Amino acid sequence: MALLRSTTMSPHVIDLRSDTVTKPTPEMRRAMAAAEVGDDVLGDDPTVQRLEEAAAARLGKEAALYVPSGTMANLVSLLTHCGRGDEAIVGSESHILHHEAVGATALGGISLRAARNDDRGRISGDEVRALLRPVPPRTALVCLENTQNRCGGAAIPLAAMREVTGVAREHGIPVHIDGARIFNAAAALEADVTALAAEGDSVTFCFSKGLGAPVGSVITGRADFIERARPIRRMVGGGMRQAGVIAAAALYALEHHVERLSDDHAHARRLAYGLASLPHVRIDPADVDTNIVFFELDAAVDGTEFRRRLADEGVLCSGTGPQRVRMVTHLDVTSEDIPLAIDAASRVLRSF
Ligand code: TLP
Repeated sequence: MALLRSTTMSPHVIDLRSDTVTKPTPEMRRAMAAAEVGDDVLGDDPTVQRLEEAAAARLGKEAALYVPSGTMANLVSLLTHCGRGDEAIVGSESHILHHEAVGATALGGISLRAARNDDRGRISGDEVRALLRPVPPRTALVCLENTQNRCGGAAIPLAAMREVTGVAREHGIPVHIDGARIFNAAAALEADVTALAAEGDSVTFCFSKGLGAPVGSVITGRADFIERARPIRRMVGGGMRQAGVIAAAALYALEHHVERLSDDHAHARRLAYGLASLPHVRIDPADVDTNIVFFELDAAVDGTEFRRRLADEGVLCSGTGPQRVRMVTHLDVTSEDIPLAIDAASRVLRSF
């Protein structure tokens, strides 16, 4: 791997595969080391309790439940809202549909029905209305995702959310929001996160993405919903014991890493503008709302080979198809990394 900028220990790698790759900061590790812990399955972990209270308050909800992953947060939420044979409406580009191994269907007998996400991640209220079913498989839940990962990390404005949640409410159907990156959405929209969260009966978010904690997500909602979700978390193996060690990192992230998310967004924008000036790349930088940058490579470039050569230059990326590349900025990507990544991409693209 080429040394873009070397430290005494190892070559400098710019890891843009996801914001899930961040390592805990020294301050976060100190908070973890100092965490007061207990057996959380027995309700004894004070740090987990503090985290759950802080997460619920931050989103304007009554209660919260700490879970190991965003996937489990969605799964437990769907299992709590729906019974076997029920149907949940999800976005056609949702994480629930594409990346969660159809857990809700396999484990909960819940059928997933897709409503189209447009290029900017939005779903039409009319389409949702047309998909509702009063008889089995009865529509028991409508799900939204904000930010919308596979649609370029688009931040869905409140009005666009309400177009869908209004239809659900008219029919007495609860709404779940996969808010893995809801703080990114709020920052990009300059909206109050509690206003976005108010659109969901349950709202999840992840500590282990832009917030930079090593593990964990949370489900928030009304106290009675969270009490129903708790035994379901246990059922899927999500009860954790001295989880305060990791909850301390999440609490640190919530207290210190929310306000800085707009730095990641600015880095992503700069990256997008740089990429837009390169050959073989199709991207509209104006579409980059948050920390996720998607671009298309034209047919002259073999996407798999592009990624391999870029990795040789010390820049890692991911994608949702060989020609559709994804780069994600985060806590461990500095301002200086952005021109280095663009230069590396430029060298690689010019080698085709
Ligand atoms: N997303 C990951 C991959 O799985 C694609 C990523 O690198 O972006 N909801 C949303 C919107 C997500 O983007 C993710 C993770 C999850 C849920 C699941 O979180 P984890 O990975 O903690 O289970």
